[in-house]
Amino acid sequence: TEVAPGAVHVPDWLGPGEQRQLVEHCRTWARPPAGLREVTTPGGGRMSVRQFGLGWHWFPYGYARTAVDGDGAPVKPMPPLLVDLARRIATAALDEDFATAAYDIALINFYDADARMGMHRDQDEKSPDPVVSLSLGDTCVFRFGNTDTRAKPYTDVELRSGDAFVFGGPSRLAYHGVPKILPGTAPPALGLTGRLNLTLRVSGLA
Ligand code: MD3
Ligand code: FE
Repeated sequence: TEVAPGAVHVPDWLGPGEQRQLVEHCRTWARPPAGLREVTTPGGGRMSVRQFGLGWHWFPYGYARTAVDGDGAPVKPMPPLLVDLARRIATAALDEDFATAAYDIALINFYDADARMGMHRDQDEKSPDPVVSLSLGDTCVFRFGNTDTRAKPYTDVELRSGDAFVFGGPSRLAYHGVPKILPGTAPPALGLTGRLNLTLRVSGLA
């Protein structure tokens, strides 16, 4: 479903078995060193979403190879399985071949029932290649805005466990956020309380 030019929602991309495997991988990757951490903004606020990176570590507002605002450890490598997933999903969703695109970042966000993400643009990457998002666990309300302002107009879409979403072309720099988690909506078989979101990206960095 195209929400806007270049913004494509693909419900149920991952089957139940693939979702379980990916959650299991995330539990492993989230452990120290350079594991799941709280993110502090330059103004001294704390994001309610907890995060870690594979390939690169994101901090407000840049990328590093070490967990500069965490334990300082080198980040774990970008797993080939996530490179492959990103290339396949981007190619399936958009009218362009991303089979050899250089996906080298996975940012993995964890939302508990009260976590939210304010409206923002992702512009720390130097590459225009699409961002691929995968949702696991609780359903969220995802808010897709416009390129000019963080205010209306926007479109709210529910993202469920197993859904993919691709943001390329004219949507790559659109404002977006997560105003709400719907607690208790995760598939029981996942054994996950809360929501995991993987965003797969091309840094364009060396
Ligand atoms: C639209 N994450 O990590 S994923 C983020 O669900 C982020 O955790 C949200 O926004 C989450 O930066 C939303 C969907 C998403 C990701 C990247 C985008 C939408 C995007 C980049 C450009 C436009
Ligand atoms: Fe974002």
